[in-house]
Amino acid sequence: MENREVARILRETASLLEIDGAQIGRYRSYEKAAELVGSLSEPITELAKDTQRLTALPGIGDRMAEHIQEILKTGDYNLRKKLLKKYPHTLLDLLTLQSLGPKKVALLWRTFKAATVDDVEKLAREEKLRDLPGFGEKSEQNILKAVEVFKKSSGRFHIHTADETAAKLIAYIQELGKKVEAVTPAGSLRRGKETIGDLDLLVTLPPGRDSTKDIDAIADHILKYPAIDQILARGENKVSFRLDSGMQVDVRLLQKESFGAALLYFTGSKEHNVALRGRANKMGLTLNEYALATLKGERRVAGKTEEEIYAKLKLDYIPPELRENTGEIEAAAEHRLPNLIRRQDIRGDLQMHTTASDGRNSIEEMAEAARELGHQYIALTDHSKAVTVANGLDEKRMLEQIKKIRAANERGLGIRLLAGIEVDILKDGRLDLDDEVLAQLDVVVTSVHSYMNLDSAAMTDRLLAAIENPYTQIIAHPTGRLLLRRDPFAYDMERVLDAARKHGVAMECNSYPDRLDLKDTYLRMAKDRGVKIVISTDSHSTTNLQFIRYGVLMARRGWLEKSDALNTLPVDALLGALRPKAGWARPVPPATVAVGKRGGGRTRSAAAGDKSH
Ligand code: DGT
Ligand code: CA
Ligand code: CA
Ligand code: ZN
Repeated sequence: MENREVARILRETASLLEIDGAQIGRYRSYEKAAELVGSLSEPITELAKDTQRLTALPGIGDRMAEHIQEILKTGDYNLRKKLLKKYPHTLLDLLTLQSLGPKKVALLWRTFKAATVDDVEKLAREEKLRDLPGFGEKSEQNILKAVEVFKKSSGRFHIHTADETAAKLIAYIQELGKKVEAVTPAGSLRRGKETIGDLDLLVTLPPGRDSTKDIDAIADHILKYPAIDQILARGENKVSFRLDSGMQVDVRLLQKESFGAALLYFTGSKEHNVALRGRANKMGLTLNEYALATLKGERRVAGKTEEEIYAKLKLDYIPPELRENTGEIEAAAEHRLPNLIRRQDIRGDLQMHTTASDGRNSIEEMAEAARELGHQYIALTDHSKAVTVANGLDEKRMLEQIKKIRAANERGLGIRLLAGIEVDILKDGRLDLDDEVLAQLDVVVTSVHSYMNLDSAAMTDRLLAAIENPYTQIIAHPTGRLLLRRDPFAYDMERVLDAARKHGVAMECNSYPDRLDLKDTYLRMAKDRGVKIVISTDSHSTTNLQFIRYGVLMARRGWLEKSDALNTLPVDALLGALRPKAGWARPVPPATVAVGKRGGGRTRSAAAGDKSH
């Protein structure tokens, strides 16, 4: 079992216990265990072989260790099963609605026997929720919004989930050894789309081992994959099934000769394919999943590789991330496709959290993991005080944290550590820490974590104010969306990007798989306006640092080149390219207090001095 599955069972148990009215200590212990298991880098199956190692984890006592072992042994958990006899399974869906926690779900169940998203939607529409304790007209509206997001997203998966599922399935299929030539992911996963509907895999057969009998044997093996919940179809060259996680998989079995044509076809997007077929037809050719051929199909022109098909269509090779029919075919015809940014171009990561706020690892642990990933520098950017749930830093703790970061940097960890902050943009656009403190930092990342439902005009003003603040260098997760869970903030992106360009503020491409924010189309919009991008992970543990590749994928989908992202630069060039500290001068204090204790001038020169070494 995967850590994530164990974590899910623990989390669901916690929620069901809370619905059931259990004591807070009881369900919290399951929640904490779920969080912990979800963030472990080592497989829990390994760790749990030794009970003492399990109980050595923070917050895991003897009882919880037994529970975890039961889950690993039986694939489920007895208490969860018992609770699900008492409450319908669909209550767990209700819990995924952004505005409903277990307490409210329990109340809806007790009062109306509301068990499904549809039940709750109906009650909200009929205005029956507003009079319940803890609800109001506003919560009815929020619930309706959340229902909409739920309906749009159900059946889709975050990209890292699809990626990991694909990797395991591919490894399993490859157990067949020489009977298969290659297993290649296609579809939206290959294009790097932000969420994935179903998984498309291509299995190529080696020449001479592609008889019907060979194909049958491969299909038999695939359909014995242990995580299959239900087989949906078995055709001559295709099998489809649904996994226990609910994810659907389409596997195509094909001849090596057609690999390029099939890969092109099943990578999509559909819109890109339609446009390519149109182009082929105009050239007197026909393109399908088997080959590019002359119109009547009498002669194959290409099919073995994608490269040769694009070449025969008189197009430069189009990377999968661009295949959305948004101008890439025209650009390929005119040899003006971008030279897309690559993972290895990234030299550092400018957003991550440590134990100082809500991260799981220390400064040193983050530094070491980042160095192992090949980064040359990182910025440690804990939360500021407004984010109380994340134990955000006030001025005093921030200054201590700066000292700690500088001291760790002095010790020489083989990676440059930059003192940073993810400072909150307050409701009115002000930043959540004093200028004196912000002036001492190397990197100031700003972001919104509260009052997310402001109307578009107010939210636009709020972001414009933050951008005009001379300390803001990077806006993190600019639209605040949580994929499959929460819609982006409403605001005027064009005005915000224009202001960012004017003030030299960079926008973040947040790589965390449930954010991916800015999204591809906004990244492209930013690039077109000359706004620089910083690709960061927003890591809350060392294991999150590798998410950088999803940010890079999103950046590629946004047509970004190496020069569009600031963290492709060496550290000194990066610091020089961020909004300059020279421009950070605050109004000079009146002469009478110019040399006073708060001496803004002094702080400023100290900060400038900092940058020069
Ligand atoms: P998804 O699964 O919703 O995340 O998105 P895709 O792009 O993976 O879509 P999917 O799985 O339905 O199909 C995979 C690719 O196969 C798709 O990108 C293009 C190709 N394809 C599938 N069905 C059709 C079709 O009816 N017509 C054309 N032209 N292409 C198709
Ligand atoms: Ca798909
Ligand atoms: Ca599919
Ligand atoms: Zn944040």
